[in-house]
Amino acid sequence: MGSLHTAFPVAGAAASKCAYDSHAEENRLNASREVAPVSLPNCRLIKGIEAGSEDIDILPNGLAFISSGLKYPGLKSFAPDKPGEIFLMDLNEDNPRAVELRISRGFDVASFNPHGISTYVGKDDSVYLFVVNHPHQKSTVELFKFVEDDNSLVHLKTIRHDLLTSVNDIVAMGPDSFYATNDHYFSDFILMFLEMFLGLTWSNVVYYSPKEVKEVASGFYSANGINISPDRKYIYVADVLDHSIHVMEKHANWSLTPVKMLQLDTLVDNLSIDPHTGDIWTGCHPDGMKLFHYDPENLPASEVLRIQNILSEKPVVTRVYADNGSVLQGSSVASIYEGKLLIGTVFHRALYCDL
Ligand SMILES: *[C@@H]1O[C@H](CO)[C@@H](O)[C@H](O)[C@H]1NC(C)=O
Ligand SMILES: CC(=O)N[C@H]1CO[C@H](CO)[C@@H](O)[C@@H]1O
Repeated sequence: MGSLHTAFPVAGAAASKCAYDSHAEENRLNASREVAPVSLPNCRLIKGIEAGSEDIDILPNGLAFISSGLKYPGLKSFAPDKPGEIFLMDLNEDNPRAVELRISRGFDVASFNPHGISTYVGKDDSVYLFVVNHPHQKSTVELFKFVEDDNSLVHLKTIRHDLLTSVNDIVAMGPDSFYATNDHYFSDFILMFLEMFLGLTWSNVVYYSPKEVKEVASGFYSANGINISPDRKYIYVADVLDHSIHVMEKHANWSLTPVKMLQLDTLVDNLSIDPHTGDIWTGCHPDGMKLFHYDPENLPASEVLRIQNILSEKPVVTRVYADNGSVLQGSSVASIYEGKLLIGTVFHRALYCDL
């Protein structure tokens, strides 16, 4: 891939389209393309979520966790002074509402700036929530225990490590271990921008456990969403600037080896997996420029893709939803539960659809 071209959409010189297309180069230079709408009949915006729904994770029992309120250099925020929040939705209800989870005392809520999240259900059915946090523009991973009885999160610990430089997303492997993507090598904003502009492939994936921390994959332009196949054999990593999804095999010592890459010609963001079918669902940005240079007259669009049979020779890529921003701006994640679809955004609202 031409590294400068792939860096351009975000640096502001070109736009890309959010659909499977073999004419990648052509589309990357296609500066202002209309997003052909794909509508779904039964959707509604979720009340109470107005400032982002960056990442979503749904438990097998239908409880959905939603992180909201990310503040990130270069990105729009509709609530710049408000700390971030975690919402809970019970997707088994007919008309589910988003409820803000209370965070236990002792945790610095004022600087809470949640990014990627991941859940882990322990042997005794305890639910652990891992949250990537950017307090004061640093990167930490916060570990919480979810207490369903009183809709609260009890803070267990803050994880910091030299290898966790610019964490974007995580996928939990155990009650205190995970894989994390670093979307940049540098954490300083100016260096980060330069890195993106030069198209350096220094972004990586790190395995963390209290006993061992190591880099397990590298060479990404900007590793973003990460998730695991239902059989827990493969790890999927979205490279947002390379417009691709990487499939990696997970080994007993937690190392990862590349299996294949699916080129999508889109800014693929967070990945979510249907636990029954193994399909990958992703929120993506048809136009990176509009996302990074917010203009109320020219809104960032939303698009949701479903990828079936990614390990086969011919994965099937379907545009399930697309909107020019009039309903939903900057979709970053799409999560599925029993025929219900939740679509989250970087800094806008969240959409709930009955498929
Ligand atoms: C966006 O799409 C809606 C409905 O699909 C349409 O009514 C509207 O004119 C479009 N807006 C722009 C700016 O293209
Ligand atoms: C968890 C995760 O991968 N978050 C990404 C979701 O999408 C936004 C929008 O681009 C990214 O900034 C996040 O890093």
